Amino acid sequence: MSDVKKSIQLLFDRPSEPLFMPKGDNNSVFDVPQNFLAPQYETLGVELSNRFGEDANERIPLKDVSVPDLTTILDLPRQAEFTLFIPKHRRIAGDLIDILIRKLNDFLSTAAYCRDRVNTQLFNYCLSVALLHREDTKDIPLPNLMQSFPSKFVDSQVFQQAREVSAVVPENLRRNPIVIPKDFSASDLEEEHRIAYFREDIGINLHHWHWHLIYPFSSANREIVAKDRRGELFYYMHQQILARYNAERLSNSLARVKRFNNFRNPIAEGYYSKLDSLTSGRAWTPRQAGATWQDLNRPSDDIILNIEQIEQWRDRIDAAISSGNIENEAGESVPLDIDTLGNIMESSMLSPNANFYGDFHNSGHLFTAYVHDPDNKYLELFGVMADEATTMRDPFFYRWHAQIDNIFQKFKSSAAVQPYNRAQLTNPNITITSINVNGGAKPNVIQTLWMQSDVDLSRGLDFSNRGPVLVRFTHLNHIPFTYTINVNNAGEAKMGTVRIFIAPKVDERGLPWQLNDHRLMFIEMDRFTTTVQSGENSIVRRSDESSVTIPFERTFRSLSGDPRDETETSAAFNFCGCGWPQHMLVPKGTAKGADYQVFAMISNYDLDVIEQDTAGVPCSDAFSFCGIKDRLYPDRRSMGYPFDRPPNARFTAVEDFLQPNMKLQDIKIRFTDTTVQNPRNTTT
Ligand code: CUO
Repeated sequence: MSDVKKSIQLLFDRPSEPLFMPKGDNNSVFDVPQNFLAPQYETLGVELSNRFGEDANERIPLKDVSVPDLTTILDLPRQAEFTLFIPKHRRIAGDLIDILIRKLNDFLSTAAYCRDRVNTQLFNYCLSVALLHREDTKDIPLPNLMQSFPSKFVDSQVFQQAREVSAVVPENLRRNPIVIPKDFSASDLEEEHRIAYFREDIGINLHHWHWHLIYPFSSANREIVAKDRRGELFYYMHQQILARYNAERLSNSLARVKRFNNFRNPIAEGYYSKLDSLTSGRAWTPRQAGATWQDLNRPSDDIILNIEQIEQWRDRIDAAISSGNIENEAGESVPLDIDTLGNIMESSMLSPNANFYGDFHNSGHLFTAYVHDPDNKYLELFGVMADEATTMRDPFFYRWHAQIDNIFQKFKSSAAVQPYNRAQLTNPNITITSINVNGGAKPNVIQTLWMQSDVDLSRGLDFSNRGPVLVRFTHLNHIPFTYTINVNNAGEAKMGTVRIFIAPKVDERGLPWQLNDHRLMFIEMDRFTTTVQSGENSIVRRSDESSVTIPFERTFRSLSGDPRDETETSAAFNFCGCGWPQHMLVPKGTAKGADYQVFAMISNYDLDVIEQDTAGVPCSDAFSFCGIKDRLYPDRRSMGYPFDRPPNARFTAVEDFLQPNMKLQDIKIRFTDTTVQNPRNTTT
C-alpha cells in the first residue's frame, strides 16, 4: 500500500486530537500548513507543530490546496453527537461526502483540512463512506469503529482507569488489562438484564453499525444506496436479529419480545447504558421505565415529528400491503414487493414516495431516543436508540424492530406472496438421510460458555499517553463443531445449496409451536453451495465456515494488541467488518441443555443460482447478512427461504413441511457457567 494510503488511514487515529499531534504506531506527525490549523490553534500553530514534530519518526507533508467551503457542514458543532437518523445530520453528511468523493486531486490534504474542523464523528463516517466508494481508495482498510470511538462500546468507568494506566505505567512495561465486569448496566432486579450479554455484546453492535455503513439509507450519491436487494436485506438481517434475540430470551426464561404496537403506550423497559461520549464529554441520556413517546419539536436539529404522523404512515403502509399496491410520487399504482417495502419502511432514499409513506422506522428510533427531552428544553443529547453503534443495547430496539418485522410479516402473509409449492421446495433425486452435529462432549450437543478477550483501546484514547491500553471483556462463545449431512443422489452429480438453520423445539411455555410462529424462530446458521455426487455423499461443514459470521479477529481487527492480527488488518477491506460475530453464532442455551432442532436442506440449484463472477472479491464469506461487495446477492431465492412465508395451510408442524431433500434432528444447546481465556490474549 502506498504511503499516501497509509497516511489516509492515520486520519482516523485519535479523532479529537489535532493532526499535528503524533498518530499511529510510528509516531507520525502531519506537517500542517498554517491555514489548515483549526481556529483555536492558529496563533500557536508553528510552535505546537515544532514541539510534536521533534519526536516524530515520520513527517507527512500536506499540500496547501484550495480549501473547500465548509459553511453548511460546520452547522453541526465539532463536539456534538452525530446520527444519520436526524435528517439534518444526513444532509450535512451528504455535503461532506460530496466534497470527499469529488475531490480527486489532493484527497489527503483536503480530508486533512476538514478533519480538524468538522464534527469528529461526522468526519469518521464521511471519510469511511468516501473510502468505500472511491475507485482509488477501495483497497484502504477501514479501521474498526471501536478503535476510533471506544466510548460507544464500553462502560464509561473504563476510561478513567485507562487514562490512569497510560499515565502511570510506562509504555515499555507490561500493562495489565482493565477488566470490565460482565454486569455493569443493571442488576438482576431488572429481568431484561438477563440477556444484557447479547444486547451489549461488542461484536454484535459492531456488526450492526457496519451493516448500516455498507447499506446507508441516504446519500448525495444514489449509487451508494441503490445496492442489490438492499430493502429486502434490511428486512431479513433485522428479522434474523429478532429470531436470535428471541432464542436468547427463551434460554433465560423470558417470553418472546412484545412488539411495540401502540405508540401511545408507555415503554415498560428502562435503559441505563452507562456509556459516555468521549467526543462530546456528555453521558448518553438514560430512559426511565414507563416513558411515553411525545411529539418532537427540536428546531435546532430540524426535527418536527408528531405521533399522529407516524400512525398515519403506518396506516398507509398497511393499506398498501392489503391492496398489494403502492402509490408512487406520480400518483400511479405500482405492485408492492419485499424490496420496495423495505425501502419504504426504513425509509431509504429509494422509497418510491417518501412524502406519502414517510420515515417510519427511522422515526421510531428518534421518538425513543428523545423521549427524555422531546422539545430540547434541557439541551439533552439523544439516547442510545439513535446511534447505529449503540442502539442494539437497548431492550426497546427489539420491541420496535418486532413491530417493524410484524409489518413485513403481514406482507409475507398477504395475497402478493404465495406459499411455496412442492416444486419450489423439492430437489429431484436428492434425499438427506441424516444430519448430525459433533464437536462437544456428546453427539448432537453444542456447548456454550463464557470467554474473556482483550482489546486495545489506545488508538481512541485522545489526549492520553501512548502505548497499548488493554480492556478485558466477557462474552458468550461456543465449542467449535461440525455438521455432517448424509445425502443420497439418485441422479447425476449436480450442484446444490445447503441451508442450515436451528430453532428452539418448544415455545416459552414448553408447548409445541404453531408452525407460523415456529418459522420465525429459525436462525440461519450457514448457507453454501456444493457438488452432490451421484450415490452416497457425506457433507462435512465446520461451524466457523458459516456464511453468517466473520471470525473473532475480523470483528475486532486491529484491536487485539496481537501482532499476528496485522496481516488480518491489511486484508481488512471495507466490507470485511460486516458479519455476525462468530462468538455469537450459537444462542446461550441452558445448563440443563435447551432442546433445539437443526434443520438442513439441499435446494434445487437451478432455482438458486445467480450467474456472476465472485472470484477474488474480498470478504464474500459472510454474505447471508451482508451480501457481496459490488455484486448481486448470491442467491435467487427470497431471503429467509424456505421459512420466509407462511407455509401451505395443510402443514401444522415443521415435520409436515419436510420434503426428502430436508431433514430435522433434535439437538441440545448446553451452557456451562465457566469462563475461559481467549487463547489470543497476550497477557494472563
Ligand atoms: Cu438496524 Cu433500526 O435498523 O437499527
